[in-house]
Amino acid sequence: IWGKSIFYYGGGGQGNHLPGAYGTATRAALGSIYRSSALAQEKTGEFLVAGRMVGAVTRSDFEHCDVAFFLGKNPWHSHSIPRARVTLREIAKDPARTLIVVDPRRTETAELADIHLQVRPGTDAWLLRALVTVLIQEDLLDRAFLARCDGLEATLAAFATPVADDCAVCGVPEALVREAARKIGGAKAFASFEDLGVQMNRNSTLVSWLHHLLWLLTGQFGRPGTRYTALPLIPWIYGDTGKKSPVVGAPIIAGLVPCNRIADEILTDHPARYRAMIIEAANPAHSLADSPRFREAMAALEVSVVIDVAMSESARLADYVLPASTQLEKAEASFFNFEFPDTAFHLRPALLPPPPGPLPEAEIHARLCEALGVIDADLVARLTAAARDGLAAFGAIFLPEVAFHPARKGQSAVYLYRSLGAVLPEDRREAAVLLGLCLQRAVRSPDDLARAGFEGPPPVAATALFQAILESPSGLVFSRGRWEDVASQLPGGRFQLALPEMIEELRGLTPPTPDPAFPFVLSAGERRSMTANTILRDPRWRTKDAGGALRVSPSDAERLGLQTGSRARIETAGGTAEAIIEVDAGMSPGHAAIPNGLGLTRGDGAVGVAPNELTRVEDRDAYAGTPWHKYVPARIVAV
Ligand SMILES: Nc1nc2c(c(=O)[nH]1)N[C@H]1C(S)=C(S)[C@@H](COP(=O)(O)OP(=O)(O)OC[C@H]3O[C@@H](n4cnc5c(=O)[nH]c(N)nc54)[C@H](O)[C@@H]3O)O[C@H]1N2
Ligand SMILES: Nc1nc2c(c(=O)[nH]1)N[C@H]1C(S)=C(S)[C@@H](COP(=O)(O)OP(=O)(O)OC[C@H]3O[C@@H](n4cnc5c(=O)[nH]c(N)nc54)[C@H](O)[C@@H]3O)O[C@H]1N2
Ligand SMILES: [Mo]
Repeated sequence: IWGKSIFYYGGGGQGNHLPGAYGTATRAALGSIYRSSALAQEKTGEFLVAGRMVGAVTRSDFEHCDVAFFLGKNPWHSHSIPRARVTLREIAKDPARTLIVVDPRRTETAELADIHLQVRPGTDAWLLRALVTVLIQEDLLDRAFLARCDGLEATLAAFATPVADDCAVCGVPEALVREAARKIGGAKAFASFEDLGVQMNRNSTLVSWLHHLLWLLTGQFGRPGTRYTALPLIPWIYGDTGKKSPVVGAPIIAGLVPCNRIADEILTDHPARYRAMIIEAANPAHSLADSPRFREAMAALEVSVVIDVAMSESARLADYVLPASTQLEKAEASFFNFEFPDTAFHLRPALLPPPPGPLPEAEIHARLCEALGVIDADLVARLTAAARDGLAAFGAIFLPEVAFHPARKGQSAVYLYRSLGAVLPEDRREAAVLLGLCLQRAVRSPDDLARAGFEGPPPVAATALFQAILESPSGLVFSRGRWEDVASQLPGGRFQLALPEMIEELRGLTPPTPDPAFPFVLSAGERRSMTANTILRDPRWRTKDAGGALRVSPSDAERLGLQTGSRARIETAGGTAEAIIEVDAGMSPGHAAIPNGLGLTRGDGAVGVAPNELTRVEDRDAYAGTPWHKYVPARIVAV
């Protein structure tokens, strides 16, 4: 019963997702059920919409599209698609292909674009409504595809606002909007990606719905160059679970409590409040909205544990810090395997021995579970002996006595690591958990594994795949999908266009009214060439944009008497910070931006601004609770 009050945050950062797999064992041992991660401040609105409209989260094949559309996304720096810069350049230089970028800043990606829709910050809903309206008005819909969709009439009826009115709100010339809509409507293969510029902004769930309509109304699904459901090693959990957080009743989407509600779930005398927290491979004291409030929440906990490689902002506030070995000192992997039709997995073996003290997360969770008394040492010994005889002998004990054993299956990861891990090469021990994940993958969708060469009944295919992963230090293709199967793999078979709440929100859209006290819109946390969330802790590693500048447009700089290198103060309803100015010709007037991941605590003083000293928990989406980090009303004053 106490387990419900132990909250788990994180479980994997950039390219290190194995801690999440091992953390499940400790959570199960403790009975901890509530959790969250950064996904609940970026992707949960998209997951909600995707779950209801498609039944799955989809991705796009940019390498083979003829029209590419980036919505609040700057892949030149942030990547997230295969061979990002090469792919962008290829699309840009091919006259038969069109690159469309929606961003208030003329980003490095927008520089390459054929059409840059330089939207006014926070008004993407109006721009997307205009794009969809043009598609409808000019009959650019794919009627054959729409036969597979429900709710078409109700959806079409919701788009009655004059295109010119929406263009006036979003600040993009109507002719350019129409040109973009015609490109999308006429595309042979349309690929699109929405990201933080809209997902951390006003109306974000509505924008995700409108974005889905853009490709569903035009039938851009299930063909090369269009959208697909990826076949990663571990499945995405996406939709609304219907469950609510225990104190404030926030929706739990994809199993995650909205990040902006976590402090509210702690700072209360409600009996169901979270009283303890385990934070692993994440730094919420820096990355969650309203850092002062999160610090207060951590102080109110009865106990907090941080598992990290660095003495992060969160670790400094914790009662216990369990130091983890770094990604060079243990085997690691990413579960973001989203390419299609061929999908790759890469187990990176350890390159260096860890210094004394820090341990891999696998070892940390094994010791936690052992100390909690949930690991049967005799069984571990029997499993280890069997593992020495090979994977078949191992499986004969592991499957009945752990994987399918109601009281032990929660600790599968630890049993695997303690037994199988002990007989694996030392630089690959942490890979042990993958055997269980390969098995689940083989049960879930065997055909694409078979096409990649891993055939046979699930235990056979999974064992072969596990062996191949261990023996491929540069990664391997583990799954080979087929475009003709994409549609049939959808759980519901049909697409739902009309989401009633979204239609209602669309009808009631009212433009944001600027607050004269805060005339700027601050984008609090931009990806730049030398940022990597809070992983780059030493400022000497950042050879570009060393100070983490506050970017403003030339006209605003002139008006405020600022130049590149000037000092300025940013003031928001949430806080105040000082920054160095960079005058950036790509910025729109009235828009300002600071990078993400700066302002870290250091002995020799922080460099740059910690973005969440300036944000507030109440600035969030009405459905998914995702924050408006890209829409922070601000004032900028020369210092
Ligand atoms: N170099 C680098 N790469 C990274 C990361 C990193 O830290 N550094 N982090 C990774 C992570 S965790 C993530 S989630 C991704 C995120 O990747 P992105 O979403 O590409 O990252 P951002 O730069 O935060 O935001 C994208 C764009 O949104 C624009 N934007 C701001 N306001 C608005 C608006 O009102 N409307 C629109 N349409 N756009 C707007 C910004 O100008 C910016 O160009 O990047 C990943 N890749
Ligand atoms: N204002 C604002 N806030 C934001 C954003 C924004 O744009 N603006 N972006 C949001 C987004 S998209 C994201 S993804 C989050 C990111 O924020 P978080 O998810 O909190 O994580 P990171 O900053 O990536 O830090 C990861 C932590 O993992 C540690 N670490 C690195 N390797 C290992 C390892 O092998 N094992 C362990 N145990 N620890 C390791 C690092 O030292 C670091 O402390 O921030 C979010 N917060
Ligand atoms: Mo992220």
